[in-house]
Amino acid sequence: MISDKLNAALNGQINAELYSSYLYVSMSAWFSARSLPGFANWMRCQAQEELFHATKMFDYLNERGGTVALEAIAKPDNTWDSPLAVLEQVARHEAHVTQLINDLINCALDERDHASNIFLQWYVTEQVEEEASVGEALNKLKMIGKDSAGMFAMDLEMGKRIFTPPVAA
Ligand code: OFO
Repeated sequence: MISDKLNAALNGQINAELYSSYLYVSMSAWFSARSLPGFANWMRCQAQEELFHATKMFDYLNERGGTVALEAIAKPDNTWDSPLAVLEQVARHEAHVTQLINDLINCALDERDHASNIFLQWYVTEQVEEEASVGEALNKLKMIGKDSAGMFAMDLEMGKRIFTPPVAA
């Protein structure tokens, strides 16, 4: 059985993951409207990944006999000045989510819930990947600057991303 405090914290994180998905869908729409289908695809995959993060936690909470209580999802931004501004927000957002995961693990440890600590380690690893992947995209975008040929090539590359749910989730 999971403690009330950790149950509430996990529900908070499910909401944060769903918000992340919502934010990335909004970013995908922004890129689609600017004829950058590759970037739009990358954001759509990112959104699917976040939905996976949310449902994985949802399933875990149920499995532990907790109570899933969904809250309203905040309205995501939908205006940015440039592709660089979008990716900078993704980088800031992922750093914030990493902090949320760390706080959640601290809560699990405070509650002496070792199963939850083990479960949450998956998210720690996932955040390392997430921050690295957006960091790489951000660096490339900075190198490209205002070069339209470079932008075209990067859009093609971003279009190759596919979302594959982890097998042993
Ligand atoms: Fe769920 O990792 Fe991004 O936010």
